[in-house]
Amino acid sequence: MEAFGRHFGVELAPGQRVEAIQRGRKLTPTCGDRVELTLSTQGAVIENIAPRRALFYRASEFREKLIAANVTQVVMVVAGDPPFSTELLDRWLVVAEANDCRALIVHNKIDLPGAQAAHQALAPYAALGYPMLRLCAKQDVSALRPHLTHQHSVLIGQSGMGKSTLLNALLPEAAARTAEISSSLNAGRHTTTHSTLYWLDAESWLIDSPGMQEFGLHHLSLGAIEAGFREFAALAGQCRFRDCAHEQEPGCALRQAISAGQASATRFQTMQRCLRERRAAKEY
Ligand SMILES: Nc1nc2c(ncn2[C@@H]2O[C@H](COP(=O)(O)OP(=O)(O)O)[C@@H](O)[C@H]2O)c(=O)[nH]1
Ligand SMILES: [Mg+2]
Ligand SMILES: [Zn+2]
Repeated sequence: MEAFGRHFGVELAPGQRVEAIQRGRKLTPTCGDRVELTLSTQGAVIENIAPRRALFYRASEFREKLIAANVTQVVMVVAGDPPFSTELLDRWLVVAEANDCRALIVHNKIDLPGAQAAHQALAPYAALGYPMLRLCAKQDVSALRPHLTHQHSVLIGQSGMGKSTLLNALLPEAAARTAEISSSLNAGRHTTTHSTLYWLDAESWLIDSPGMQEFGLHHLSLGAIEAGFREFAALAGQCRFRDCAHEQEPGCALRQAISAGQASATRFQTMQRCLRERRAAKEY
């Protein structure tokens, strides 16, 4: 199932799609959902959403933005030219961890000079055990293929990182279809404004998501945010105070690890920002 604003494309069988609307406003169907439909001469209506295995989304204090449901893997596309944001990467990783999804980091544009700096910025993630793939989407994306089989993936990346190039190389037929949908929706540009699901084989699919500059974690608890930073979650039990906020408290095991150069200070700063942002909200 995929969403275009208030209209949804629902696949009944391979290649057989209908356009549907939702019953009432309570349901929030999103791309990757399995839904119950009623079909009539008036059109198709989504009546229910099957329980979700995972829900990949972001949330500010005021608004939730669903991205993909039932995913098993988050594929994160980063590159050195222009430099990617480690802050966004950290936030995607938190949501991947919270959903128990595999996180695959694709370092694209390794043919460009910025690749060296990006490689260094990515070293802490490799050290944490996140699978990582270095490629040049313009030349060859075949290395990505095996990572996508038997997975339900969501593809995410800042704009300009080469997500469309990657997708077009992976699915040439889909490229044509994207162009078709964009023109029929009068989008004007080839910017992805909604999530789209592509089948890769009978068991594997990939959802292309819109590029995003912000990625709020207001839907996650403080504990889930902390758990989303693997290296710090492992240390948090060693802080002197059980409810240590990892700010100015004495005996903070995380701050000690940073001072000793044992963990990434950049990752720690992102975690602090995420936690502060979350604490500043009214409820948690
Ligand atoms: N040199 C180089 N350029 C690339 C590569 N992948 C994508 N690009 C270029 O980067 C620009 C942005 O790519 P695009 O796929 O539109 O990025 P998106 O915004 O993430 O969808 C385009 O000009 C691409 O041709 C790559 O591996 N190497
Ligand atoms: Mg694009
Ligand atoms: Zn602490």
